[in-house]
Amino acid sequence: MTRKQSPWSQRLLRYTTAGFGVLCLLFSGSSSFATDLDMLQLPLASPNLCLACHTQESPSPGDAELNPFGIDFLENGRVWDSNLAQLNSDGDSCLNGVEVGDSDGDGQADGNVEEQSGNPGVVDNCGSADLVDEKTWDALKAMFDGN
Ligand SMILES: [Ca+2]
Ligand SMILES: [Ca+2]
Repeated sequence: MTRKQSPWSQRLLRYTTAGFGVLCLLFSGSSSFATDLDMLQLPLASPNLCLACHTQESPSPGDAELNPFGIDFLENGRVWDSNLAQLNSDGDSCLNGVEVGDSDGDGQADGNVEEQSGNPGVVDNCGSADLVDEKTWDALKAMFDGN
């Protein structure tokens, strides 16, 4: 019995190292884990859920292609903020913030908004009413100019 380090402490060290390795594997291998956390960044996730960032409804490791908003989200450091809210990732008529239901990107849903009004990664009409046409706008302007 000349060993200074007991077999017990060596075994403990080995188990701890192995355990840490398994943990890292779990975290790096499970993209759905990351997706769930990413989704929590948005104040409202319904009804688009995974489709807000991905091109498929149920992304899986190795099959999780990102849509334009997903790419911008990734490039923004996987953070939802005012910078991302002011972008129009999919190039339709609505800013990301409007589509997600958090116009200023402060992480709080806009008042009375309970669902995403559009998909920030897909060209859609994002629930907005038709824009006031030019004729109506001229009529409105004339009313104010008259006063
Ligand atoms: Ca948009
Ligand atoms: Ca959209």
